[in-house]
Formats: sequence, structure tokens, C-alpha cells
Amino acid sequence: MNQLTYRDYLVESRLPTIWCPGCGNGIVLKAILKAFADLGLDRKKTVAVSGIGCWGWADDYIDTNAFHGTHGRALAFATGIKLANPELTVVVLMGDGDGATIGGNHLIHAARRNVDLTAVVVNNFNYGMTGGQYSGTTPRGSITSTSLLGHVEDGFDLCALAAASGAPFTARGSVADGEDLRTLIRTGLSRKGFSFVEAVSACTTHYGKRNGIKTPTEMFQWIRKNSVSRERAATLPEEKVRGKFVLGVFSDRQSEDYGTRYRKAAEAAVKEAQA
Ligand SMILES: Cc1ncc(C[n+]2csc(CCOP(=O)(O)OP(=O)(O)O)c2C)c(N)n1
Repeated sequence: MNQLTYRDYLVESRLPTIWCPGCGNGIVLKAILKAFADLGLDRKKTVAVSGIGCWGWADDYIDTNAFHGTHGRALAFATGIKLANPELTVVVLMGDGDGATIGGNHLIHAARRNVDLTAVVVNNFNYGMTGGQYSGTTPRGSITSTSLLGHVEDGFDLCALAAASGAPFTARGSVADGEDLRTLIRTGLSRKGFSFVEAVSACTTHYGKRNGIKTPTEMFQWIRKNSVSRERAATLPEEKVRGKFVLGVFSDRQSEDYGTRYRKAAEAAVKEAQA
């Protein structure tokens, strides 16, 4: 039986983390490490690829190989790593700014290509590290440091975006239920192809405070109160679901991944050249 625990993948010497009290990042980190332990991943054959931002710091606490990239480009680096060594399990850690705003183009193309990666996007609805500016997921009406009168844009539904772009596995959980996140991330890691897991999260320092959510506890209650399962949402009228965090698995299908297709094409070309 697999006896590993999340601590086998945690760099305990780096604790405490740099994250603010009440930040959701620690919950997502633990969910990822538990999923690694559940699958018994070999630390030497696992790579955490991060971007920049508060969540981009996560790879510092993960005792596997790591690559700390640039803001918005984590998926591009991860694609190269996976293509160069298909034996690696590659998990990509991005904030909503990183993965869905500056890096939105990489997201849709990694999903379209179906690169065999697991992307975990921590969606705290703003650019946390740089002072709480709005991102591509900030909900309409929200106050951020760059939408002081209330945000006039709608935010992306990231799972719908990833699924429409071609991601075979897409799922959303929240930091109000770390065990559910663990299951979603474990499922994503066990699928071959592009897996996209969004974690609805808490930025208590910027997003919460600016939007009348005063404490970390209130922020978690706010997430819980505004969440609805995918199954329940399907039974409700549209206006009751609007603005809610719909949680669950949105797509889970098989589709040959990019690396496999690429290698098949290359091998066929070599055979033809040798014939
Ligand atoms: C190319 C580039 N543009 C801008 C920045 C400045 N920058 C650093 S972190 C960050 C925001 C991070 O927000 P997000 O990705 O949502 O992560 P969070 O901090 O909320 O976890 C920005 C704009 C940068 N480092 N590189």
C-alpha cells in the first residue's frame, strides 16, 4: 500500500509561507501535495512549473523538480519540458492573472493542442501580488485597485474557456473544500492530456477588503454561500446561477495528447525517409 503523505512532497524548511493570513494558497498547495501522495508520484519525475505572483511562489514549497518561469508564460515552458521528456508529470501553477489574463493566449492554445499537463489556476479574482488590480476573471461590479467605481467588465468562466478550447478534463473546486480540490487535482493528474483545474480562492488582503468582506472567515463563508454544485445548478433557473461559483467536473473525455501525436508523426517521417 502507498504510505506517502503530503509531507513527503513539502519543503518544510521553507515554512511558514510568505502568503497573507487567510490566503487560500496554502489549501490549494496541500490539496496538490495530497494528490501527489495519493498517486505515489516519483519526486524525481515530477515538475512544478510556476509563473509569477503570490501563487507563483508555490513551487518553493514543493519538493519535486521545479521551474519558476515568467508571468503568463508558465504553460509555454511546461509544454517544452513535457515534450522534451514525456516521462515527466508536469503540473503548472498559475494565478488568474498569470494563467488567464497575461497568459490567456497560452491557456487556449495549450488546451487546443491537448498538451499532457495539469494546470492548476488559483482564481482569487485579482492580481494579488501587485496590489489587487483587476484581472480577466474579476466579476462585474467588483472594486479593485484599478476599478474603484466598480468593474464594468464580465470575468471569464475559466472552465468553459478551457473546455471550449479543447481541454479534455476541466473542473472547478474551491478553497472552502480542500478535500474536493484534492480529488479534482488527482483526477486531472491521472488523465493523459490537458487537465484544467480551477480553484476558487480567497485574497483577503485585496479583493476581500475592497469588497466589504472584512475577515478571512467571512471570505470563506462568502465563497461557500456563493457556490453551487454543477448538478444542482442544472436544476435551477439561469438567474439563480448567475454570479455563482459552479463547482464540479465539466468535461472528462479521452483525446490523444499532443506529444503522442507529434512523436507518431516524427517516427512515421523517419520510417519513410529510411524506406
Ligand atoms: C511580464 C510581466 N508583467 C507584469 C509583471 C508584474 N506582476 C508580477 S505578479 C503580477 C500579478 C499576479 O497576479 P496573479 O497571476 O493573479 O497571481 P496572484 O498574485 O494573485 O497569486 C504582476 C502583474 C511581471 N512580473 N511580468
